[in-house]
Amino acid sequence: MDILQEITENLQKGEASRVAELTQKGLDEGLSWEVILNNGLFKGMEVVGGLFREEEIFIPEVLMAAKAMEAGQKVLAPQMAGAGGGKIGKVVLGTVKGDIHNLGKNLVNVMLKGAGFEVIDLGVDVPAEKFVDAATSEKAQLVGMSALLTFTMPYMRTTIEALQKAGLEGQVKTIIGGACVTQQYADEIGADGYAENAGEAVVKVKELLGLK
Ligand code: B1M
Repeated sequence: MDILQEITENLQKGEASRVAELTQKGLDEGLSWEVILNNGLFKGMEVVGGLFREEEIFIPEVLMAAKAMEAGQKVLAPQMAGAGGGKIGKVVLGTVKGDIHNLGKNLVNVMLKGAGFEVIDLGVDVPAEKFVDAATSEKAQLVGMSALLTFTMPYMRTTIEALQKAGLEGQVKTIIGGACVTQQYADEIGADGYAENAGEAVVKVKELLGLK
């Protein structure tokens, strides 16, 4: 069986250590991290998302698949981070309050670090005040928010309003992303930017900070 297919199938079964092994094997055989991520790991997670929606699998299986995805991501992280390392800016990142999805946010973290940013990752279920406090104390130039649930998306607006209330508007840019988020939604809530995926997030952050 094709190695990418094997990654996809093992991810669906939640076989974390096998996914990590296969991911390493793919790299050793010369596949790029982009191909493994997009055509192996993401593909498996897409299938899992579909089965979850159809109620053919449930949270325990999804969690196991997420752990397998994380195991693969960990193997890819050094490649994704590339040769970056200099500090070209500081970003505060988190998944908004009420939401514990973190795989996409973690990818954004790795890619930003790889591009040379310092990233303060606040984790998941992050209240607005925590974003504000971190942006202030760390003197960050940008706050990045992730949300995957239609009912946690509005909390991105809450966070942007809290940043404005704290007098950070203009000083601290904001970018949002996550499966349910769109450019239209970003415009609606006054976010400075939106990115569809982690790669685009790097491009957008650089653009917003005038680093292009
Ligand atoms: Co959840 N879940 N989940 N889930 N889950 C979704 C999102 C859902 C679409 C599944 C479905 O119904 N098909 C659905 C949301 C429906 C909706 O609101 N529209 C859903 C639901 C309903 C739920 C629960 C409510 C289920 C329940 O309890 N009944 C519950 C909520 C828990 C909570 O957060 N309060 C829940 C729980 C879970 C698990 C814990 C089991 C697990 C998360 C584990 C984890 O993250 N560690 C989980 C998972 C894994 C999923 C699916 C299957 C996969 C999400 C994922 O990780 N994708 C998901 C279905 C789907 O999205 N197709 C689903 C891979 C990841 C790399 O992609 O995060 O989209 P993603 O990130 C992308 C882009 O969006 C972008 O870049 C990444 C790609 O490069 N991006 C950004 C993300 N953040 C960004 C930030 C940026 C820029 C780009 O700038 C800052």
